[in-house]
Amino acid sequence: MNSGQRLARFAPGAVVGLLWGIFLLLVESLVGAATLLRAVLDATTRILPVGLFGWLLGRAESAAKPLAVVGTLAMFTLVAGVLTLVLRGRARTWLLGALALLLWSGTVWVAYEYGEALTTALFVASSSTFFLVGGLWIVSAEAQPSSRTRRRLLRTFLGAGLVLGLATAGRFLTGLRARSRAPRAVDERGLSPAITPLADFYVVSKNVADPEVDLARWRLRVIGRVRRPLELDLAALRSRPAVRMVSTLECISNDVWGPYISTGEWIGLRLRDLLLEAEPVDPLVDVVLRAADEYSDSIPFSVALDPAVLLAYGLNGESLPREHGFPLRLVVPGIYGMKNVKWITEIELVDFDYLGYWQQRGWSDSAIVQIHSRIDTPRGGSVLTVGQEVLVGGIAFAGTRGIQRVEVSVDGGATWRPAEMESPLSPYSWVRWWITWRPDQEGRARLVVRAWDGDGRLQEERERPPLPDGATGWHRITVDVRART
Ligand SMILES: Nc1nc2c(c(=O)[nH]1)N[C@H]1C(S)=C(S)[C@@H](COP(=O)(O)O)O[C@H]1N2
Ligand SMILES: [Mo]
Repeated sequence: MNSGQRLARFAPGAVVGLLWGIFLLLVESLVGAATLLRAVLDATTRILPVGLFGWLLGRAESAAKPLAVVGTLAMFTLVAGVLTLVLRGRARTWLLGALALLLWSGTVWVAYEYGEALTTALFVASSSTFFLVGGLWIVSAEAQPSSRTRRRLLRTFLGAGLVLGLATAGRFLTGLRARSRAPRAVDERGLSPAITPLADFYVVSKNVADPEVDLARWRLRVIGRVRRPLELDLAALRSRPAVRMVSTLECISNDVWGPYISTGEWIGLRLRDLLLEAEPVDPLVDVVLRAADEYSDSIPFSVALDPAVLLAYGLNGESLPREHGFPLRLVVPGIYGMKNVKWITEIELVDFDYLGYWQQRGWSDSAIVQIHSRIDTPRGGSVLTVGQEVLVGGIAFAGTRGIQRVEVSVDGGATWRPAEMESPLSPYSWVRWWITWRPDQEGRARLVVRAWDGDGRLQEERERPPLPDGATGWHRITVDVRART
C-alpha cells in the first residue's frame, strides 16, 4: 500500500473522528453534559509530565484552553483515522458491533463517573455511537459499482458536516478564549482600580462549559466528620449573618507581569460558622469542597476556621456572577485562586490530606501566595520625553501578610527609591503604589519594582515559572526616553 492509498483510507475515518469530536464539544457546551471529550481532556492534563504541562501553559496563556480542546479533537481525528486504516477491507459486522458496544459502555461509564443523569448518558451514548460507528461502517464498506451515487451523497454529507462543524467549533473556541478573561482596567492615572470592576475581573476555570446551576434544585451539603450533617438552599444561607470583605484573588498560573489577579468586595457567610453549626468530630485534617463541575479542592481544617474564610454569594454588590461560581464559591484570603472553589455543592470534613484537582496535576498543595509587585504604568515599550513628569505605579500583593514597603528602580536595579503607597482597602487586598519620575537622560531606561511583605521579607528576585508554587521574580520593563522636540 503506497502513501497515497494509505491517506485515502485514513482520511474518511479522520473526518468522521473530527466530526464526532466536534459533536461531543457541542453536547458539552449546549447540553452541559460530561462526554468522552471532557474525560480525555481531564486525563491528558493529568498524564502530562508536570514540567511539560507548565511550559505549555506558560506558552499558551489565555489560548491554553482552546488549544487543549483542539488537541483533543486532533486525538479523536487520529484515532478514528487509524481505525479506518486498520479496519478497511477487513471490516466485519461483529467487529464493528464490538466497537459500538465498547464505545457505548465507555460513554455510559464516563457519564456515570461524572454523575450525570441517565437520560443524558443515554442520549450521548446512543447518538455518539450512531455517529461514529455508522460513519465508520459507511466509509469503510467495500465500494460497490452500484454505490457510486451513494458514495457521492456520502461525500457531500461529510463535506457539509465538516464545514459546518469547523465553523461552529471556530466560533465556540473564540468564545472560550474570551471566557478565559484577563483584561486590565486602569484609571486615568494608569493604575489598576482599587476594586476591580466586575467586567474586568479575571476569569479562570478548567471547563469547556461552566456549570449553570438551577437554584430550585441546588443545595449545599455539609457532610463527613460532623455530628449534624446540613443541607441548605441559598435562601437559608442568605438568612445567616452576612459578611462583606475586600480580598484579592490571584491565579497560581499568573506571571509576575500577568493579568490574572483582581480585587473584589465579597459578600457571604463565614465558612467557620457553618462548620461549627454542623458540629465537627475530631480528628480533622482537611475540609474538602466539591463543585458542580466535578472540580474539588481542600483547605486545612485549621484554615477553614479562620473568620476571614467566606462562602460568598455576592461580588461587588451584585449576586455572584455565573462565571465566578454562582450561587456559591469559597474565598480564602492569601491562598491562590485554585483553592477558591466555585459552584460549590458539597463540603466534606475529612481526617486525611485531600489532593485537589490541580494538586493531582503537580501544583502546590498549600498554595500560599508569593510576594508579588507589578508595574501597571507606564507600559513596557512606552516612549517618554526627557524632563516630562511620569507616574510610575502599580500594585503589590502578599496575601494575608500584607505589603510593608515597595521600592522602584529607574536604572535597572542599580539604585532604588521608596514608593508611595495607598492604604489597602483590607488586610487581604493588594496595595497601589507609585512614584513620580522625571527622566533626565535620553535612551532606554529599565524600570524595576520590588516589595516587602508584612513579615519583612523581600520579594524573591530569582525568576521562577508559575508551576508549581506560583511565579517569582521582579517585574522589569523597558521604556524609551527621547529628547524634547
Ligand atoms: N469549581 C471550580 N472552581 C474553581 C475552578 C474551576 O475550574 N472549577 N478554577 C479555580 C482557579 S484555577 C482559579 S484561578 C479561580 C478563578 O476564579 P475567578 O474566575 O472567579 O477569578 O477559580 C478556582 N475555582
Ligand atoms: Mo488558577
